[in-house]
Amino acid sequence: MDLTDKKILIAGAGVSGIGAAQLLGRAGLSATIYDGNIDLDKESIRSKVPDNMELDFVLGEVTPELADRYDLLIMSPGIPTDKPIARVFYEKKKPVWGEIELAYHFSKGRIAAITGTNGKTTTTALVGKILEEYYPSVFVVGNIGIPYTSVALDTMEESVIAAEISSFQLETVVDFKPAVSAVLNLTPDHLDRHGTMEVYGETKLSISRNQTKDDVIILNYDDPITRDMAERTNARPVMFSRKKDLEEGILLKDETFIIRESNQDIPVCSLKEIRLLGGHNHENILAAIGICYYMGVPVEAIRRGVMSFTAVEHRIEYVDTVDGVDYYNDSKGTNPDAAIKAIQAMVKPTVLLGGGYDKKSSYEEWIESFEDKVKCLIVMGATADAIADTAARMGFSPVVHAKSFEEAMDYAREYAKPGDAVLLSPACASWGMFKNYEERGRRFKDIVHSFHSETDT
Ligand code: UMA
Repeated sequence: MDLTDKKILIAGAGVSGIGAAQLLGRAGLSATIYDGNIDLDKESIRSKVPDNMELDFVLGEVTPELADRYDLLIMSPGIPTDKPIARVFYEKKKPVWGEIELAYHFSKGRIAAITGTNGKTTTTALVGKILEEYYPSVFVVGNIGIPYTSVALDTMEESVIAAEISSFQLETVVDFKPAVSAVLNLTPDHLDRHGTMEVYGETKLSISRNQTKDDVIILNYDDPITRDMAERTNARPVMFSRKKDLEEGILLKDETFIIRESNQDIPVCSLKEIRLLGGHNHENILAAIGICYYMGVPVEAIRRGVMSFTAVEHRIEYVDTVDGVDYYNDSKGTNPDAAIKAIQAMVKPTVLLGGGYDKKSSYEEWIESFEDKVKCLIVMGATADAIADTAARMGFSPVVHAKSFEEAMDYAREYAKPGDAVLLSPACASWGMFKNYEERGRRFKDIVHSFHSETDT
C-alpha cells in the first residue's frame, strides 16, 4: 500500500506509537494519535516529531465513525486487538497494521526475528552482537525497547536487523517476512490476552507466516510445542537442542556448541569459553548460533561474538575477574524466583550478596537452592535480619551482616578466594538503598572496577 495522502491513525502514545509518528513525520506524512489516556501531554509528544509534521490527537472514547475518517490504523502492541479502537477498523474492513508492520513497510535489508516466552531479549542482544562482528550495518530493535519504526528509515539494502518480536506485536503483522525467524520456547504467559495456549502458540508461529522454503525458522527441539511447529511452517526448519544428538541442527555436544550440517560437525566454541551462564542461556546461545549462521555469518565471527558476549545488563552479567575471582551482577534478581535462576547458573563456589527492600517475600526456597554452591551469604538492607533468621533456621552458615552496600562489597572481596565467584543477586528490590535495580547494578560494577584498578597499581 502506498501511504502518500493516506489518513493514518496511530493507536497508543507510548514508545511504539511515538516511534511510528516519528517515522511518518520523517517520511513527510501526517498522522493522528489515539490514546485512551485523556490527560496525555500532547506538547511533549509534538516535541518528539519533526517540526513540520502535522500531528493531531484523538483522546478517550472511540466512536464507530472514527474509522470512516482514516484509511489505516497502526496499533501499539500493548493495546489488545479486541479493544474498540481496533474493532471499529476491522468492522469497516479497513487495514490494521502493527507498529512492526509499519516499520517493515519502510525498512530495507534482511531481518532475523526472534520470539518465544523466555530468553528473547538475551538472544536478540546476542544475535545483534554476533551480526556486528561481521556486518557493517546492524540494527537491534523491537520488544527489547528500541522501536523498529525509530530506525526503519536508516536501514539500507545491506543492513541486517535483529528484531525481538513479542506475541502482542505478532498479532498485527501482515507482510512482515524475516529471512530467519526463531521461536525459542513456549510456556504459559499472557494468557489473559491470548486466551489459550493454542492461540498463544499460533500467534508466536505467525512470525513465520510469510516465510518461504528459502527462509529458515530456528526451533527448540527440547520444547515439544516449538518442535511441532516444524510441521506447520513453510520455512525450512532448523532445530537446536542441548539434550538430543540430532542428525542435523545446532547442538551442545561434549560441552561444545556445534553446527551439524550435511554430516559435518562444525565446532563453534566450548562451554569453558563463554561468559553467559546457565542452562537457559545455553539454549539462547544455540538459537543465536543458528540464527546467525543462516544469516550468513562465518563461524569464526559467530565464535568471536558468542565468546565476548557477557549478558544483558544486570542479568547474571559477568563484570570482571579480580584476584582470580569472577564477579557477576544480577541486580535484576529482585525476587527469590529470579535469584534462584542466577544461583543455578553459577559454576564456581559463590559468595552471594543478598537483601534489600522488604516485599515480604519468603526466602526458604532461595536458601534451599544454595545447596553446596553458596559458600557465604552477605546480607544488607531492610531484609537482612529476616534472611539471616531464615538461613539460621535452615542450617545455612556463614551469614555476614553488612551495614552498607560498600561494606558488603568489602566483605565479598575478603571472603572470596581465587577460583570463587561473587554474585550480586539480592532476591529483593533495591529501594531504600538505591533508586532502582539499574543503579544498584551500576554501583556494583563501579566497585568491582575500582578493585581492579587497585590491583593494577
Ligand atoms: N493504551 C491505550 N489503550 C490500551 C492500552 C494502552 O490507549 O488499552 C495506551 C497507553 O495509554 C499508552 C500507550 O498505549 O499511552 C502504551 O502503548 P504500549 O502499551 O504498546 O507500550 P509502548 O510504550 O509502546 O511499549 C511497547 C511494548 N509494550 C508492550 O507490549 C506492553 C514494549 O515491550 C516494547 O519495548 C516497546 O513497545 C517497543 O517496541 C515491553 C513489554 O512489556 C517491554 N513487552 C511484553 C513482554 O516482554 O512480555 C510483551
